[in-house]
Amino acid sequence: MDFELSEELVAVRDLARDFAQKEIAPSAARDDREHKFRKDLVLKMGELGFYGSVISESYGGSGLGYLAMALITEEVARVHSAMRVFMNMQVGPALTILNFGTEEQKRQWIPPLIRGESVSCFAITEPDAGSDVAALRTTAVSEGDSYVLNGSKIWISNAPVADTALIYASTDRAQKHRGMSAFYADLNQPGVSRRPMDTLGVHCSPIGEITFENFRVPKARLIGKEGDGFKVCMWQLNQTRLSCAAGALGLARAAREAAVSYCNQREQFGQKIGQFQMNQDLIAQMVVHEEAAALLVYRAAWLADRKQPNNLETSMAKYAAAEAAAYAADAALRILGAYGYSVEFPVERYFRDAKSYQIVEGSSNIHKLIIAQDALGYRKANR
Ligand code: GRA
Repeated sequence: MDFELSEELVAVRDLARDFAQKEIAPSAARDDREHKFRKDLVLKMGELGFYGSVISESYGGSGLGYLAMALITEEVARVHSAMRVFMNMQVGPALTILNFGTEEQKRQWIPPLIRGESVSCFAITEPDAGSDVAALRTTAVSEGDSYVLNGSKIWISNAPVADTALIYASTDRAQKHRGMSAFYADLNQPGVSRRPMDTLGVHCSPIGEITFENFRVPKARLIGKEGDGFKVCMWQLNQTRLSCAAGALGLARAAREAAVSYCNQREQFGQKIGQFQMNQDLIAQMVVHEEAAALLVYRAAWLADRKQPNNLETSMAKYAAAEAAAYAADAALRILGAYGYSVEFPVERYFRDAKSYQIVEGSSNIHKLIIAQDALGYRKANR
């Protein structure tokens, strides 16, 4: 095992760290307060090649790989967790098209996605289909050279601002998950309406509902074959979960750094509060959860770079990192006390944003289910 990053990866990490400090950090608190969508930053991340690390050079990427993607996401999230969501919104559809699309689809749609010019999203979740993806009800009915989509998607990141979407719908409901299909559609068309929604945190990542009413999607926009949708979706989630896990790791780091810094500065009862063992207990747990999550995230990325199966390892990474982020944000808030609770300091934002990691991209319970069922021999995660 080699725990050293290559020079190339160190340079990628430093570039992302520098960008996050200089371009994201100065306005993070204000952007969060104003629920601001920073299209300018989405484009800048595209210009810097952040979305292209897992895309080969022939489609405009750098081919640096999944570990590079994880490091970039971690650095962005460490400064402002909401800003890392755009990594997934651009990379998720691009990677899915790369893996399942035709040559023409790849050439046409991947470059604008990884430049950040076509703001995108993926539409899986519905009011009655959250963890249970196979229960989705949106239908896509074949009619001439189009599919006609009807249904509603909810809690879709980027819904209010996206130009395009990777949409999962049922072309044959009787077949349940085997009747699902994937489409890459242009959202600025008749038959699409959107409603912005609000959440506890992650305020700079717009979220909302998308409703399709006789929305015509050309057949040339089907990704993979009709009926492949569930497989495509599970594959896509395995990629986006990794980036999500890296984001949670970045947030866990930020919360631990804030807690350590405060422990070394704040004095009560005549000494620095880091001297109190109850705070040391919190710091020790934050450090260990974070380091364990880091090793799991990097291992899952390392496996992906070697084109080895990593569904199980990604689930472990996502679960560990989400819990590490939630633990660290909670512990940091306890240590900072009123300063943590105050909106004048970033820890309350970490706390609000951290909760999202236990819900999105497969809740912590879904990942525990995948991990336990694999361990018990009921259902292999790497298949
Ligand atoms: O036997 P078969 O041919 O029917 O195939 C089965 C299985 O082999 C079938 O699907 C296949 N399959 C897979 N194929 C390739 C299952 N998993 C995979 C895979 N990983 N790769 C049915 O399988 P099943 O296990 O019986 O399915 P199930 O029990 O209906 O559901 C499985 C599961 C619960 C894991 C799934 O529904 C799931 O992952 N649910 C979680 C949903 C989720 O993660 N949603 C995310 C929403 S998007 C989001 O959060 C955006 C946030 C953005 C951000 O912040 O980054």
